[in-house]
Amino acid sequence: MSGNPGSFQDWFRQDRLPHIYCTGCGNGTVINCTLKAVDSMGWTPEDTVFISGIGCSSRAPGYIVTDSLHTTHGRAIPFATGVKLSRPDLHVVVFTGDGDLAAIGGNHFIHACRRNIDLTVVCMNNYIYGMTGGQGSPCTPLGSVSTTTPYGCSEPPFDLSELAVAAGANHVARWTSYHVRELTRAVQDGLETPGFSLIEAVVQCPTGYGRKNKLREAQAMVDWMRDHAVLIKKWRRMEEEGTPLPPDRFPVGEFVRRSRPAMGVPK
Ligand SMILES: Cc1ncc(C[n+]2csc(CCOP(=O)(O)OP(=O)(O)O)c2C)c(N)n1
Ligand code: SF4
Repeated sequence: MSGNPGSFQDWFRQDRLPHIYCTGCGNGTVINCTLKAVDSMGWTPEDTVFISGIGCSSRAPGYIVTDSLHTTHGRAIPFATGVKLSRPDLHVVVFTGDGDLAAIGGNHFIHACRRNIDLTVVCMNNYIYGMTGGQGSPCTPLGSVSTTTPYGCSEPPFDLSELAVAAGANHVARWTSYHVRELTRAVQDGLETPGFSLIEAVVQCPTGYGRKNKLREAQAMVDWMRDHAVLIKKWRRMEEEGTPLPPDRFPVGEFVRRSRPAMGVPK
């Protein structure tokens, strides 16, 4: 691996293409951003491991040249913890989805943040279970339609980034598949920060989410993300001023970067 920014394509297993993703899926953008960040660290396939659970998002490691573990649904973080604690010299990156991370894997997620294990977790949050046909997840927004919420979701969603901050992660950022440069930079910040890092990437799933929520075309959802994302500094200012926060908007940017004691950091 060259270590030169821009050579991230060397990390792909060309023999595994074509990939399974639907036309217009946002996952590919997040994978590209992540590989670009990894490559810019000067890391090599020999010292980098990708780990995932099950889902469309979790298929990512199968397309990458490094050793990887494509595990069971919700269990990416326990596997990653095992790898990191037994081989702190390896760089461990997790690809996951909002269902994988916050539903079946929710307990592992909060405790990995609490322990502050030296992992970088990239969550592709498409607001639903994509792979199994668009069921609601813990991140489905209020009022959104999914196959299990046909009249609109009536439960409040988890805010994954705020959850990770509250649970103790050293680095947390949220961007979207529209914000390619910011997302790449955020992943790099996560890779550089010792301890647990969550990068939440909101992505379009035109097949499972978009067509049920009047965002049928991939571009419509990308435009929606661009128009509804609010920079975190502005969001915090509005909170401080007591300005009502628009319910259909969401904050993006760096939520936290700190240096709590961490586990699995190479000595
Ligand atoms: C133990 C277990 N329960 C349920 C499933 C079925 N299943 C496969 S993927 C998935 C949800 C995937 O959603 P998410 O993690 O958000 O990823 P996406 O496909 O949206 O990227 C489920 C419920 C499974 N494979 N294993
Ligand atoms: S179902 Fe959604 S998340 Fe899965 S590949 Fe298709 S567009 Fe992407």
